[in-house]
Amino acid sequence: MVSYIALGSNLDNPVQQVQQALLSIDQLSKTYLLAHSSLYQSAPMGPQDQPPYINAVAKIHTQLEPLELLDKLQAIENQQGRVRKQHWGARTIDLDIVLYDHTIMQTERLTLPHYGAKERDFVLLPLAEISPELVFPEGDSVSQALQSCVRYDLRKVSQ
Ligand code: A4P
Ligand code: MG
Repeated sequence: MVSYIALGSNLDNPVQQVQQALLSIDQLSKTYLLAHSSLYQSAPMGPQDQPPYINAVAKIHTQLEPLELLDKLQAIENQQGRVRKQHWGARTIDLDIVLYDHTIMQTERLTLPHYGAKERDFVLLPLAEISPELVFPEGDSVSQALQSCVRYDLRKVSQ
């Protein structure tokens, strides 16, 4: 299955955190990194007394089931020293499953597509960079969503 992962970091050298997470994702069993977007700096959504974020999106091919993939991504978050304190607060790395094939699901642990993806330019712009023709399972396109999403002052920082 093809899946898209949103990466976000705003602590302990965020560019390096995102690059390390991309490497770790590529090294997951049954999983290949097909592409990743440029890295973007963005203004924080949520509490404003936190540093800017670095965001990116990865496109993977995986034979892991959605919940297995979530487990592995949370293990990578833990390896990189993620400590869960404040909701929407600062973090070394956040790995969200934006899409998993065309799966729509809502369980306690996993909501697909990710509930906030379509409202955030720091997810949609990197997504559009790697898959401009992408259509969400509900039928709306990434380019349509980009026109109406909230903007967080995105700046490209590296390829
Ligand atoms: N969960 C449910 N669905 C999913 C999914 N599709 N992918 C559950 C990943 N996890 C999913 O997440 C809480 C729980 O969501 C997980 O245990 C999982 O079972 P978390 O990562 O522990 O907590 P969180 O990330 O603080 O909460 P949340 O609501 O996921 O926050 P967001 O929406 O990820 O926002 N500003 C900028 N500029 N850039 C950012 O990347 N990120 C956040 C976090 C805040 N502000 C930001 C950014
Ligand atoms: Mg998260």
